[in-house]
Amino acid sequence: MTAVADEADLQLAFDSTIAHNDRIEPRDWMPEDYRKTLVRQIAQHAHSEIIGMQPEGNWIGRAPSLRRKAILLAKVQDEAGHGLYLYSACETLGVSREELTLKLMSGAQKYSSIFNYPTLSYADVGTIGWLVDGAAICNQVPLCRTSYGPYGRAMIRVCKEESFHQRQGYELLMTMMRGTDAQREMVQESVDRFWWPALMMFGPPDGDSPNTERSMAWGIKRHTNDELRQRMVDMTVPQAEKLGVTLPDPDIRWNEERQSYDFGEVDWDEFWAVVKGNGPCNEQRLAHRRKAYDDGAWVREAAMAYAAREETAR
Ligand code: BYC
Repeated sequence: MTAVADEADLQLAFDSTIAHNDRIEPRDWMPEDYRKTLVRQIAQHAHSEIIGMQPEGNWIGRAPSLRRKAILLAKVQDEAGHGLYLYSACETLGVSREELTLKLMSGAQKYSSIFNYPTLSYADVGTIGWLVDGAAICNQVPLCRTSYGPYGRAMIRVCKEESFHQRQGYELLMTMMRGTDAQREMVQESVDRFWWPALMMFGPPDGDSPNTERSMAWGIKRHTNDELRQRMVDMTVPQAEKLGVTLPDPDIRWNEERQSYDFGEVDWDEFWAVVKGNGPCNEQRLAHRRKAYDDGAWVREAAMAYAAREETAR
C-alpha cells in the first residue's frame, strides 16, 4: 500500500518536473520506459558518432593538402569525443559502455542510416560537413533543451563543434566551386548522392514514427521528425543557391502561404532497407568496428591491469 503510494508520489514529482521544463537528473526517480527510451536514443546517437568516423576517416590519408588533412583529422577526432560524451551520458542511466558497444556490434542497437553510404570523392568530405552535420545541427540544437540533464549538457558542447564541422564542409565546397569544371562536377555529383540520405537522418515521417509522441510528451524530443526535416530544407535551399549547386529534387519550391519550401517525397523503402541492414555499407561498417574492437583488446586489458595494480598499491 505504502509502496504504491510512494510510487504515485514519485510519478507526480517526475510529471511536475517535466511539466515545468526542469531537468531530470541521474539520481531522480524516473519511469522505466523513460529510462529505456533515453538509453535507446543516446546509445544510437553515440554509435552514430563512432561509426560516423569511418566514411570521413577513409579520406584522411588522401587529403589534398596538409591544411585539409589537419582540418579533417580534427573533425574525426571531435566525433570520437562526441561518442565518448554520449556513452558517458548513457552510463548515468545504469548501462556500461562495454554493454552498449557489444549491442552495436551484434546489431541489437542501431546507428544513423547516413553512415551506410560510401564516400567516393574528396567532395564528399565537404558534403558530409555541409549536409550531414547541417542535419545534425537541426536535430541536436533542440536536444540541448532535452529533459534529461546529462544528455542536454553533452549536446551543448557537441553542437558547438558541429557548427565548426558544418562550416568547414561549406568552405571546402565553396573552394571547389571556385575551382575547375571538374571540381564543380565533383561537388554536384556528391550533393546528388547525399541530399536524400541526409533528409532520411531525421527518421520516418511523423505518421510512421512510433516513438515521437511519447518522447515529446517526456520532453526528450522537442520537435517531430517532419518539423526538423522541414527546418533543414528551409535552411539549406538558400545555401545551395549561394554555392551554385542544384539540389536533386525538382519539387523544391517556395510556398508563400507556408513561408517554407515544399519538397518531394523521400524514398522510404530505401530508408527502411538501410535501417534494416541492407544499405551499401552496413556490413563493411560493422566489420570495421568489430576489427577495431578486437585490435584494441590489449589496450583494455593493460588499462584494467594498471587500474587493479593502482588499487592494490593504495
Ligand atoms: N537511422 O520512432 P522513430 C551525426 C529508427 S550523428 C537509423 O522516429 P525516434 C554525425 C529509430 O531508432 C547522427 N535508424 O524514432 C556524426 C526507431 O527504431 P528503434 C545521429 C533510425 O528515436 C558523425 C525507428 O527508426 N543523431 O550527426 O523517436 C559525423 C522509428 O523511428 C533513423 C542522433 O542520433 C535513422 N536515421 O527518432 C557527422 C540524434 N531514424 O530504435 C554527423 C538523436 C529513425 O525503435 N536521435 N530510426 O528500433 C534522434 O533525434 C532520434 O532518435 C531520431 C529518431 C530522430 C533519429
